[in-house]
Amino acid sequence: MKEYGLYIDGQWVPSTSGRTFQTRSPATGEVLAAFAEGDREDVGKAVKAASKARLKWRLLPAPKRGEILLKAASIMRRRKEDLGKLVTREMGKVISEGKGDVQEAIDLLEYIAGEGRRLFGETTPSELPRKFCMTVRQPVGVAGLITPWNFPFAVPCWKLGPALVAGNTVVYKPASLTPLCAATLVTILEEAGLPPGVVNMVTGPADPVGVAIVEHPEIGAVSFTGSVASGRDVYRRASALLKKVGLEMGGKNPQIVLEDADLSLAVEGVLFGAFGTAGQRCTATSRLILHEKIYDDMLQRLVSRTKSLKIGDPLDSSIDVGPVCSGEQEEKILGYIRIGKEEGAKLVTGGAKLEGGAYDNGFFIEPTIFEAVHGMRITKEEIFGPVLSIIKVRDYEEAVRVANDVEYGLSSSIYTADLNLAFRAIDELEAGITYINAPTIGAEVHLPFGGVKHTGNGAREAGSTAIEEFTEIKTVFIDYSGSLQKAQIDE
Ligand code: UN1
Repeated sequence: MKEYGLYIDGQWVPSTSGRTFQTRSPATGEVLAAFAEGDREDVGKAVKAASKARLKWRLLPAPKRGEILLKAASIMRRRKEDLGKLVTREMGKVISEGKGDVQEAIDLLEYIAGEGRRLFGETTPSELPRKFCMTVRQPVGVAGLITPWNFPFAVPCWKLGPALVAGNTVVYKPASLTPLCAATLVTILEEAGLPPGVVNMVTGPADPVGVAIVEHPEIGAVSFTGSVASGRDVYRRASALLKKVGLEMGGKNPQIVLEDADLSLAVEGVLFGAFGTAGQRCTATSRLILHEKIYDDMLQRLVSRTKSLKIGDPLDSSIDVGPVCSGEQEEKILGYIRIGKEEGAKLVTGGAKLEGGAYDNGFFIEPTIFEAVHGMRITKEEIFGPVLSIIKVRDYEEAVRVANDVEYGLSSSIYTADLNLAFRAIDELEAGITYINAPTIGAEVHLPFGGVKHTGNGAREAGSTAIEEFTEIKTVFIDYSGSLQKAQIDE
């Protein structure tokens, strides 16, 4: 079995403790590789390497930094098939989505490589003669990146791409369920020509590795994607040290279907939104809010389509839904299914762990639908699994009220043919993303991504905003008058 060390200063090295851990396929239980388990001391070494590499990396012109990212994207393009399989083997999403994860990483790197030729600042006239004003963007320094397991290629690239193109060096902690994807990504960056020390990877548990990253005084910016509970902890620790923090956390994303909607389109949308990636996207549809007039029709169509979904080996391209990512996730999801039943929600399909034959080697849960009442825990808390709650409403106003009455605000969707209501929904849905006549998942990388309320802290990844988390703006005044000019005082 292949064993990976920590990646520090361009070298694969064992952890200080010598301890290791393994990663397994959630579909088959097969052990895929072993990894060094880092601790606080290892993070210290990684930060030291990142600090040492800072000046040289920062002095490399930004377009050249972009070229390295572009090269990495082209390596990934060439190896997309294999990398997609790797994502599927380690994380468990179906193969079309495994390749989609890799494609999203490629898209992001290609998009952000161009940022090396932009990194725009502003120029503006001065209030004084012969004086010039502008802003320039500068890297923060060393960035700490903490990433989840559900998009093991795409989400790390959302963070690595902008951090690197802006001239930061990085200490990266991937999720412990998908370190093989992370190690592969690092080797691709190395092959693309990234100099030693620019990206350093420390695998290991959130505590101590994540905590040490967040608390290290030489790390100036922390970017985190994960649960609200962990994000709150990151924020608390990092704010005490006055760091720049980007947080991207949970969702309880609604799809509203009004009475005039194209119902076949709405059914296909919710199937993809709720059960794609087995519901393990922060943008997954977990609430279907239906107008009472089309409720029965939608429910019937949806249940029959859901029952036809094939669950099994995610490497088999005829399969619709793969396993959930770990035993712990499985427990949590089955726990919510129990809660739904106890709360009196009506289970209309699914609800069970699949057992027997090959299912016994993995973590397979049936796509599950509840008829629920708004206010039940299953309608308010993030489940992160293939569990959908359907809620009946009287009209558009009630639909929006229900949609907004949760602590999250990441993605949202409305199906309607009424242009006025579609535009009102854009105004009124409390979410960072609103889709019209499309599911809640599938954001494109050249647009900002992030949420409101407890989903985040205002940071937006990807798109033109991607570099905000990783740059400081410097304001520059150049006086070429040859005399002392005094702003606000000279007449
Ligand atoms: C996430 O689940 O953390 O829009 C990111 C989407 C994906 C990104 C999801 N492109 O569903």
